[in-house]
Amino acid sequence: MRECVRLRPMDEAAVVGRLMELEIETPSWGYGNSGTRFHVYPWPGAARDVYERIADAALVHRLTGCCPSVALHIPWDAVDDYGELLAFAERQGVRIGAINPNLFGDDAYRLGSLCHRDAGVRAAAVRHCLECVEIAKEVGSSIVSLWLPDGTNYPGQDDLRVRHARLVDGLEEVYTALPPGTRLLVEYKFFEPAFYSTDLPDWGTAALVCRRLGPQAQVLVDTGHHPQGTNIEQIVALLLAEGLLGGFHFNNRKYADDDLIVGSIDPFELFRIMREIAKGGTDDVAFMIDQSHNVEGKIDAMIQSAMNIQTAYAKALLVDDKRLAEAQAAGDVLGAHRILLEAFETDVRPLLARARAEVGIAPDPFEAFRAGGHAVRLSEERGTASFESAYERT
Ligand code: RM4
Ligand code: MN
Ligand code: MN
Repeated sequence: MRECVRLRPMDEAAVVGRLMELEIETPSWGYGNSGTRFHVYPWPGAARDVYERIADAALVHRLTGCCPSVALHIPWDAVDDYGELLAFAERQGVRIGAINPNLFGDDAYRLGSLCHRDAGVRAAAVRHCLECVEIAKEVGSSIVSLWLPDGTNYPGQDDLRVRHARLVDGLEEVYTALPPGTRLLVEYKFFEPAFYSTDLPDWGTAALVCRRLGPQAQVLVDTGHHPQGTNIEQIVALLLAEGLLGGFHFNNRKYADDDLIVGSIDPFELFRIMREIAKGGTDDVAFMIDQSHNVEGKIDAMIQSAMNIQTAYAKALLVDDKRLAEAQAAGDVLGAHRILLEAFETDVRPLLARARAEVGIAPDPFEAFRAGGHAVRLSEERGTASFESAYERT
């Protein structure tokens, strides 16, 4: 009879050390009011401009110790003086991270941006991306993160191959303008806002485009942008193997691009993704959150998201690779599977508390936010609806 598997003694110090090395970027757009296409419910104290969004990101970093940078969306976060914005961020204690061009918020983009039939619209889209490359330089960011809303709604609406050629032409212009050390991250999504075809529907298309462009172009995996049932961790594994994984937009989904708190619906999927990361190393992978909080608070949602990523990562680091390799080599299908489950089922809260104590923060940053009175202070300072009423209205 096969011997019962035993949990290996945890190599706690090693896990604690690696845990706080994982830096998670939060998005400016996650701190303001947002909603579905039905309504936007204002949240008391939600950030109203880019300075308040950066301040909220900095608060998240102070409480979690793992969110040292904030992504910006241009023109939502556009300012006249980026030097001043950078100085403000530095005073707050955060860096400015990925610069995200916006190629969907203009009437001219009704039928697309970089893939539009009209050369004038395509040129405007390229100009906007180039402006974002310049902004990245000014704020000391090394990432321009591009999501393309282009696509078609009806078969026959446009020529799919010609659209692809336009896309590559436009991106080549942007790529050429990248300074050394700056990366262009190419995000894909198989639907929305177009519903028949999108011009960057999947990781394979994004990877092909990045290969055409060169080594400074890499794929961005938004965890909410796949058909149901897609094996995201396999995509992550392959992109890592090919040197093409640029980064993530973490969030969780149940049905579509739901942008729910990362790990809230399927923590096991998050664990499986972080397992690939734990094996492959975190160097050069940008871990970013891309969420919008419609009915919940903004800051505590972001903290919970960062904590969920850390939880999944801690469990992933606990996988006993030696025993797993032995089980795999022996063809022990379920033995190998159970070794993953052992790690997933481990209560890592004590480990996380220890890692947080080592950098001088509270064991539960979410509770620290709630107990710290931040929500009430922000709603008073920003003079928006009273905090109590947000709960009373439910
Ligand atoms: C998309 C995608 C992009 C984000 C836009 C607003 O679904 O996730 O990253 O910039 O939404
Ligand atoms: Mn995204
Ligand atoms: Mn999305």
